[in-house]
Amino acid sequence: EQVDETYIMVKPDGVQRGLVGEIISRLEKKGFKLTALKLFQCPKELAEEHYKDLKAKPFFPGLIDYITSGPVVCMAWEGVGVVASARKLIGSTDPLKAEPGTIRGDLAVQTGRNVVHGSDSPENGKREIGGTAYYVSGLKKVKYVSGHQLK
Ligand code: YYY
Ligand code: MG
Repeated sequence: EQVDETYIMVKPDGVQRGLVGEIISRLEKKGFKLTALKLFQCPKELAEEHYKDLKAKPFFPGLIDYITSGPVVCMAWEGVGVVASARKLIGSTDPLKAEPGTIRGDLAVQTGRNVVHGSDSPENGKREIGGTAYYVSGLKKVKYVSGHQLK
C-alpha cells in the first residue's frame, strides 16, 4: 500500500492553549509516524504562500494575522492513507460542525481558531513539507523505523 505524507501544523492558539501534546498523541495512537517537527514563528510570507489558494477570500487577512500571531508547531507525518485519515482525526473546518471525537470537535469552537492544519491532498502534503516550509522553517525529515512499521 501507498505510504503518503502530510503536513500537520498546530496553530498559535493550539500552542498557546497547551494542546501540542494532545494533538501529537492522537496521531501517534492512530499509528502514524512522526518524521519531522519544529516549533517556529511563521513569517508573513510563508503564511501567505501556505494559504495562497485562499488569497481572494474575505477572511484571508485575518487568517494570516492569526497564523503569524505566535509560534506554530509544524510536523511531517507519514503512513498509509495518512492525508485523508489525519483530516478525519482533525474534523471539519468549522469546529461547531466537527464531530465529537475529532480534534476540532473536542477542542475548539471557532473556525478562525481551529487549532490545527492538515494537508488536503498528498500533492499538497509534499508541497507543504518539501517546499517553502522546508527552506523557511528548516523543517527536516528524519529517517527511522517506528514501532508501528516494525516488520
Ligand atoms: O483545510 P481546512 O483548515 O479545514 O480549511 P480551509 O478551507 O483550507 O481553510 C483554511 C483555514 O482558513 C481554516 O482552517 C480556517 C480559515 N477559515 C476561516 O477563517 N474562515 C472561513 N470561512 C474558512 C476558513
Ligand atoms: Mg485546507
